[in-house]
Amino acid sequence: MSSGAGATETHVASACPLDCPDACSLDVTVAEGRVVAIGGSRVNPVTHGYICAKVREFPRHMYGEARMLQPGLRDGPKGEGGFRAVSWDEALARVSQKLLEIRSRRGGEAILPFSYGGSNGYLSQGTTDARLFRRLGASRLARTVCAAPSAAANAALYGKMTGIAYPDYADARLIVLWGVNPSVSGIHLVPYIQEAQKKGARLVVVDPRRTRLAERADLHLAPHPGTDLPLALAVIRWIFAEGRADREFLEAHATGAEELERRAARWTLERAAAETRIPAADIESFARLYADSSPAAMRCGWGQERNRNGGSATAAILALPAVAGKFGVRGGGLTMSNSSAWRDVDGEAPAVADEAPTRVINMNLLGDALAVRGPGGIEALFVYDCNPLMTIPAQVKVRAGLAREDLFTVVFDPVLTDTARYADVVLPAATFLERREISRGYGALVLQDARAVVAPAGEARSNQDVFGELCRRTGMARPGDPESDEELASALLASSPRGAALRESLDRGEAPAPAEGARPVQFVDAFPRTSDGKVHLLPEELEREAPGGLYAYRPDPATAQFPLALISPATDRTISSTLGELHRSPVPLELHPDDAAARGIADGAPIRVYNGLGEVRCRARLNPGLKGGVVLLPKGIWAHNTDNGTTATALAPDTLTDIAGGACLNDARVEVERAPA
Ligand SMILES: Nc1nc2c(c(=O)[nH]1)N[C@H]1C(S)=C(S)[C@@H](COP(=O)(O)OP(=O)(O)OC[C@H]3O[C@@H](n4cnc5c(=O)[nH]c(N)nc54)[C@H](O)[C@@H]3O)O[C@H]1N2
Ligand SMILES: Nc1nc2c(c(=O)[nH]1)N[C@H]1C(S)=C(S)[C@@H](COP(=O)(O)OP(=O)(O)OC[C@H]3O[C@@H](n4cnc5c(=O)[nH]c(N)nc54)[C@H](O)[C@@H]3O)O[C@H]1N2
Ligand SMILES: [Mo]
Repeated sequence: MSSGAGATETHVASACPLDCPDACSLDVTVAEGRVVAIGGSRVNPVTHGYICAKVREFPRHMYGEARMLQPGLRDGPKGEGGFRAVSWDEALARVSQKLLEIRSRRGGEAILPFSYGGSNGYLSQGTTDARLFRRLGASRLARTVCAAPSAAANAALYGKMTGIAYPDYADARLIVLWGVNPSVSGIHLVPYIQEAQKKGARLVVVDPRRTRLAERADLHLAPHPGTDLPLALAVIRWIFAEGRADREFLEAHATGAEELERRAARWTLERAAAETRIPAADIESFARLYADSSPAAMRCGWGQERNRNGGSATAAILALPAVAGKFGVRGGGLTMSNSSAWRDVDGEAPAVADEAPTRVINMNLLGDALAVRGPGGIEALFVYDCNPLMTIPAQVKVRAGLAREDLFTVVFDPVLTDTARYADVVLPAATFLERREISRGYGALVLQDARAVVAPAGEARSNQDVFGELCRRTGMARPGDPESDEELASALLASSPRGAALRESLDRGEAPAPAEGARPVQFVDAFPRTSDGKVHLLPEELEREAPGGLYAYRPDPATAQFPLALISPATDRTISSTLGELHRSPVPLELHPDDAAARGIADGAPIRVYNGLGEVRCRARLNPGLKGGVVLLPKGIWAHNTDNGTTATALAPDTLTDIAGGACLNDARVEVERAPA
């Protein structure tokens, strides 16, 4: 920590633990005890000295107007965000007394902890927080808003086999980007794609809109949202039918191939073309290119999972490299999430596994959960690492729940979010630069240990610290619980057989690689971690769970009244809603010029986009790069970005994906009309 050195600047190493695959290593400039600039360092080899546009702005987040500097108790109506500053002692006394009171009156399950993407770190979540809520007997949260169906598919087919490392994309002859937009959501993959292209590699992008990389692709397949399943099955069918399947590989290393072939058989190119709205010839070109190319790398993202077919679609996409025999060479195979490359460092280790099970509430159904009053309902909601009013489907219902006078809500966050405006108690959280964090990438294969760079702004405190104190105040602490950062770090590393070596490497300021190495080759260094070590192309657990069985397609939910498909992808400024307080300009609804013309809507016109769930008022922006019939409002925006304070989640249904109870954010079907200016 630097202080008292006048205006002298010092550089301090850190690492970004925010929800992103890349896990940038950081070079933080500090002057007079404050962070003044943030850049990338080369400790994480893929970071290569640069970072995303979002985190470059982090000093404005730390020291901006929205930063919460003191705990507060609500002073005024819910939703207005008026708070009276109080001491930590008073705030935590109030919180612990309310939690205990509700628990003794209604039982622990009347308490719902609610957390998601604030941090990918090992110290700040799943530690003292888990201990507090498990021991209170609180309801458990199924953390499903993102990556639930894709993780379930990846687990069932491959046991989450570690994926291709970013640098190995440079060796591929074909790169397929499926439902992923690394230009904004994993920027350090992009230079390796460019390097491969320079060496003559082909690029295929599967995305309903022309992203920056789609513009540079050899083939851009633009499926209607939610139709990746027929697309992938048609490619699988073609590969089998043309005798291009790697029968030898399937025989030796896979199960379920025959049944997959049988289920794909109905998806002729023509049928898939009708459903996906992609020309049959393009689907065939892709299938042929994929069969012909080696090494062929598949980067599968999350765009394809956020709809009713998301689990089956992801499973079918992940099946492709097995069917076509793309493993066993550097630059060949697939990357989904690499988080379980670190399975030997168990972040969920604290002694909470033995607590009695309690009911599980799917976070995507928060609105419904809050609608139940009295016995069986939720009476205390503790939000941290999350901004549910902006990020969870069925926003109108969520808002109604948060507005309940009889709901006791705590929001623990560095800034006053839209959700925090509904809190009874707000607690100011330290940002990752103001506390210690150990974190891993889920794209980049690194583990990093970052000490606090500066002291927290105002009275902000870290998650681990505050939940540790709440454990003590509620009587949930037990002797021997690891509590301090050092105790938590030691407990974490002790959970790994490589703990001592990892500790030494981290202490030297390095970013060690997982057990399989920094650049594992699939089926050479990294293998499926299924029960028998094989690829399960028709895993029983998914077959049981998916309605109608795995790979059963459910048609588009559009109606005559609501014919347009609304997607809400990431932009380079907003992915999750973190830092959204810094972007105050109005956000437009993007639509294809033909769809706009059909409705008499001009570029920049005020519009209303609506369905049976809600409406958003904003301006129109014509985007010819969007597929016709598809409209777009980015994810992660805040109430201040639209004219009426609602966002895309107000139009997103709280229906669930076929597998794992994921969010169907892109199943929103809407109509758009001109609105009075
Ligand atoms: N710097 C930074 N990076 C981040 C994050 C961050 O906050 N900051 N957040 C991270 C998080 S939480 C996530 S989940 C990832 C998301 O990373 P991505 O998956 O890359 O992001 P999305 O924008 O959700 O979806 C990717 C693409 O899918 C397309 N898409 C939408 N619907 C469909 C469909 O039905 N089929 C297909 N094939 N494509 C579709 C969208 O147009 C979009 O271009 O990014 C992570 N990366
Ligand atoms: N319409 C639509 N909505 C979407 C999506 C979509 O595709 N469409 N995608 C979704 C996706 S991919 C995701 S991952 C979710 C993300 O949704 P959320 O999990 O709600 O993520 P954020 O909006 O970033 O909220 C994280 C909050 O944690 C806070 N925070 C950061 N660090 C700390 C910390 O150390 N301690 C505490 N206590 N708080 C901290 C941040 O300030 C921020 O307010 O949104 C989903 N929402
Ligand atoms: Mo996400």
